[in-house]
Formats: sequence, structure tokens, C-alpha cells
Amino acid sequence: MKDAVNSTRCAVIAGPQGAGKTALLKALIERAGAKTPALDVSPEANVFAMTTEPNFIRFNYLGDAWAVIDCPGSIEFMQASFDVMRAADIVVIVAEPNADRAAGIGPYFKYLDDHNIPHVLFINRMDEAQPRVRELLQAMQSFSNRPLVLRQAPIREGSNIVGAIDLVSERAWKYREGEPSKLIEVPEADKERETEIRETMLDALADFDDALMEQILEDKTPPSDAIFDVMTRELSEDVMVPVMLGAAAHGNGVTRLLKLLRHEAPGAAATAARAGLDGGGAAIASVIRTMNVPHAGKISVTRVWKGALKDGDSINGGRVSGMLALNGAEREKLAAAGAGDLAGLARLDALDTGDLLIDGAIHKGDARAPALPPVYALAIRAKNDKDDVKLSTALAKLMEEDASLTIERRHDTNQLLLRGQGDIHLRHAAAKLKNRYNVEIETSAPTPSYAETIRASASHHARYKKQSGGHGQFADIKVKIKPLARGDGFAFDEAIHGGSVPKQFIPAVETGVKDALGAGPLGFPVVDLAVTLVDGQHHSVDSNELSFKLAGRQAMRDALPECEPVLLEPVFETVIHAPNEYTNKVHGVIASRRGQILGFDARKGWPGWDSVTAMMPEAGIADLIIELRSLSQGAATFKANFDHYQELFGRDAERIVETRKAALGGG
Ligand SMILES: Nc1nc2c(ncn2[C@@H]2O[C@H](COP(=O)(O)OP(=O)(O)OP(=O)(O)O)[C@@H](O)[C@H]2O)c(=O)[nH]1
Ligand SMILES: [Mg+2]
Repeated sequence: MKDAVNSTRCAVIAGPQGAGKTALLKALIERAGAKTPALDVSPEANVFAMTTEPNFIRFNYLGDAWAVIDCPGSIEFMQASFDVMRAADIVVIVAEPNADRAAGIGPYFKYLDDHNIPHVLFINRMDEAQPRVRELLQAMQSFSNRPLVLRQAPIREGSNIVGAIDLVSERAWKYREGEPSKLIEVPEADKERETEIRETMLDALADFDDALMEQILEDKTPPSDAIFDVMTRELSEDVMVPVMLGAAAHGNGVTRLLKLLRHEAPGAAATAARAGLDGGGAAIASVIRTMNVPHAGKISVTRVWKGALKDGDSINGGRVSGMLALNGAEREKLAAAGAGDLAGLARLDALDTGDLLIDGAIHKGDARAPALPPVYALAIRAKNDKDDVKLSTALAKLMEEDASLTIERRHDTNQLLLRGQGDIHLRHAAAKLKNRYNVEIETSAPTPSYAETIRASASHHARYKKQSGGHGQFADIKVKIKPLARGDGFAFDEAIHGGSVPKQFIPAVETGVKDALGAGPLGFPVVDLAVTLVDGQHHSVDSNELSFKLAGRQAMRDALPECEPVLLEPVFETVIHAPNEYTNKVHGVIASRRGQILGFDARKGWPGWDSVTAMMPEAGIADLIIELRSLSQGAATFKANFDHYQELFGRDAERIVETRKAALGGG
């Protein structure tokens, strides 16, 4: 299963915020006897006091080369975890021993299960709580499609966990502060419980291994070696998830984890085969992350699957000029990178995350994780108008690094929307714009795309006439205006008899009418109405297209206020996903935001989750994610698509119209 030589293996550390991922990374480096480089060094990571972008680390452990990627934990930066996980030989999910927060690991398990990525669950902070491991695992199991298989039994003294028994080798270790644990005899008091948990483990493994199943049925005790082999195979096939215990801040459980990685994690060749990245070339690599670094420029972090990448290699006619070994904040020149290695390729502008490099040619691949749909937006503008161009260039760079960040130009509201995964994500983007590109932005709440329509029909007569200098302008029209059904948009028709309005001027009338629909009496675009040109007059010299256009515009301006204008608000079909213990609360949130529930069901493919579908006004989804997360320990999320417009009356409508009028009057 493992590669013949000790080619670099890649482990990704991911999991919910604050679980202790960076602490675990530091403990792993230290235990491996390597020097810890500066981590989380960006000014943003400092201000937000969390990991905000992946840390790339390399170290050797007992002759094996490791590349470890420590991911941010905030759900708002989850895209980065998903991007780099595609390239991982193994993922270590770090979680707190808190059953109430178990849902936070759901999205990780789901992604790993969907892509068959081997993963281990490391339950950290065992020093803090006195969790009942079995109940904790039960809560976590409800979010995983794969069986979570406890590999260690905790040793307790009073209510403290002071060590662990490895259930495969049946050896016991006592934790020592900041040092490797000490091998001890399995305490007499723990023997019975240990045997019981071990049986549970063996039963779980046997579900995927016939030979083991037979042995168990025959009441034979399989040797440890055989169990290790089964464990290794089942882990690399991602049919079960081993669970380890520890406390990173105290160095507990760290050696066990390192040993597991060393003996059981698959190598690059197996991972390439799993991800379908191994065919059709002598040298194959894929880009797993893009970083735009001040001074250094664009760095494409690449994992080599096969063959080698060398400084000076030609890529799509260009040349690799600068290959970097990434180790925290340290970057060293690298002459060559072989199978399994991670290398930063400098200034190759044509490369994007997800691209495949095959024998020097770039293949636009789909090896990138799909972009997470946006759940939050801010309207942004450069503080300084002259920074507009700089702002778009800088935004393009941020989006290159992070597919879950997008921009949208809203023409009806004239706003530039920055869309992403939450307030922290967008404020982080704003901080990067300032710190790295020297562009300061102002942000405001996005304005929903209101519209208006009419509820009554009217006929109107408009005449446009002007006599100035040479020949004048003349147009005379009669129009009939009537409401249409919701969603029917705009229709224009004519019923002219005897050429009272000559054919060639009729399109001009339509243009004028449409112009007037840009902003109706309430100040918003007018939709769902039909206008018929029924009659008119023209003048053989003074009539022209312009005068009919102006008459059309005038007719609508005068007539629409008589047609009982009414405000329309956009309504989105919204699907809210939440762990099912929160489904009732989600219903409450929908109701409090004027939403209408259409139904709810189990979320397809997501154990432990429900999906609630509702029609929600756009105003009700602007900050929906904030409330959803606060009621669900951060786990709930949603997706919304525009569905239709609906009429809005009363105080809410009045307030919106007043605000709009003030804005139009002011601008
Ligand atoms: N008591 C205890 N504290 C821990 C342990 N591991 C980490 N911590 C503390 O938990 C806090 C968060 O740890 P980090 O390692 O930064 O957590 P993280 O998962 O990297 O956080 P993000 O990257 O922001 O998601 C720090 O104050 C750590 O010192 C542990 O095993 N026991
Ligand atoms: Mg961290």
C-alpha cells in the first residue's frame, strides 16, 4: 500500500474552530524533533485571533518526510479546508470533547466521505472535560456515514484522564506533561472495560474484513499485527474512521497519532490513484492552493503525484522560475520536488487552484473543490474613488485564492456586492485589501432588489410638442396600461388604425415607455404590466423618433401614479440545512422573518441533518446566516435562489419607499 521509498506524505489537519488544530500541529512538530516555524503570521490571523489561511509545514519523523497543512477552523473559511483535502493522503479531524458541538464536524465528515478521503478523528482537549467517551462518540457518529472506531481506551484517575490504552497492541501509556507518554502495565481496574471496548473495535473492523470476521466467529484472538494490517487497509480505503484521544496543549496522545500516521497513512501514489490524478503522463502535479504574497507575488502550491518538478522546467511555454519549500512563514528555494512533495511555484500567472500539470502542460482540471455558495453579502466601495481600478484588481486576486468569495454588480441598486461565507470572512477580505493591496473600502448592507407594479388600468393621452428655431418636435399618443400577472414582465402592443402613428415611430414609443419603467412612481423598476399604443397623431415635418420616444416616456410618467402603484419585494426559495435537533428552531426563525414554510425533510446524504424549504423575502435572508449559526452551534446553513416578486404593503412598504425617495433625491 505504501510507496516503496519514503516519499513525502501529506496530512491535512482540519476541524471546527478552536478545537486545537494549530496546537496539535505544534505538538506534532515538536514531538518529531523539528523546529516550529512561525505560524498564523498574517496580520489578519493576528487581528482575528484564529487561523484564517492554511499553514503549510514540513518536517521529518523517523526518516519519513511529512507535509502537514493546518487549516482554519472557522466555518467561514471552510473552502480552504476542502481545497487542500483533495490532495491529502490522510486528514486528521480535530474535535472538542463536546457532544453539543458534534454537529460542527458534520460538513467535514460529509466531504471526506463523499471523496473517500482517509481520515482519523482526534478528540482533543481531553484534559479539560470529563467526557463520557462512548456518549461523545455516539453524538459524533450521528454525523458520519462511516463507523467511528475508538482505538484507545482512556485511563482515568478520579475524573481525570491520565493515559490511554492502545486497543490494537493492548499496551497502556501514561501521559506526562510535555513529554512522550510512559509505557505502563494495563491497570488492573481497566482490564475488563478495555476488553469490552476492544471487542467493539474488532466487530467494527470485521464488518469490512471477512478473514477477521471468521476469526472472531471462531473465538480466536487475532494477533496485533493482523489487526494493524486490517486497520491500515480499512483506513486507506476509507471504510472506517479510527478515533484517537489526546490533549495537544499537553502533548498527550501526540506520539500515538504520529505513529498512526507513520504506519497507516497511504502514500502519494495511492492518493493519486484514488483521486484519478495518476494517468497519462510521466510527471503529474496538481495545484492545491493559490497565494498572492506581497513582494513574492503569486505562489501556486502544488503537489507532485508522479515524476518530478524542477526549477527551470517549462510549463505551457513559460518557465518555472522559483520553486519554494513552504514551512510556515519560512520559504526556502527548492531545486526539485519529487513524488509526494509540496512545492510553491512562483509567479506562474496562468495557474489556478485545481489545475493539473502533466508533462509541462497545464490542464484546466476539476480537481478543485466546488465553491461553497455564498450566505452573506456586503455592499462595498473604495473609500477613495480613484482606487476603483485598484479595488477590482485586488478583488480578483482575493477570489483567485478563495473560490467561496465572489462579487456581483447589481445594476438595479447600483451596488457592488461582496459575497461570501459570513461577516468574519468578508471583514477578513476587507482587511486583506487594506493590508496587502492598500485599498480601503467602505461597506454597507446590500439593498434588496425591490420593484413595483400596478394594480389598476388606465388610459392616457400624451402630447409632446416643441417649437424652437428650425423645425419643431411633435408627437401625440394614446396608451392603455393594464396590470399583468406576477412574473409576466412587460408587454408592448399597438392597435393603430390608418397610420395615425406611422409604423416607423412605433418602436420609438416602445423605447420611451421602457425608459420610464426604469424607475416608477415609487422609485423602483416597474414590472408586470402591458402597454398598448391605441391611437395618436403625427406631423409630417415635425414628427420624428425622438419626439415619439419622449411622448412615450411622458405618457408613462403621468399615467403610472394613477395606476395604483404597489411595491414588490423579491422572494427567494430558501433551503435551510441544520442538524435535526435544531429543526424546530429553524421553523421559528423562518416565521419571524416573514417566511413561508413549504416543507421539510431529511437532508439527502447527510446523516443527522434536516432541510427546511421556505419562501423568504430577500430582506429576511440578508443576515439569516448569523441567526442560523447562533442557534445551531454554528452548523446550520442555507441556499437561496430568486423565485418571484410579491406585493408588500403597510409600514414596511412605506419605509422602503421613503428611503428610496431620499436616496434618489440625494443622488
Ligand atoms: N486545555 C487545552 N487547551 C488546548 C488544547 N489544545 C489547544 N488548546 C487551546 O485552545 C485554544 C485554541 O487552540 P488552537 O490550536 O489555536 O485551535 P485551532 O483549532 O487551531 O483554532 P482555529 O485555527 O482558529 O480554528 C488555544 O488557547 C490552545 O492553547 C488542549 O489539548 N487542552
Ligand atoms: Mg488554528
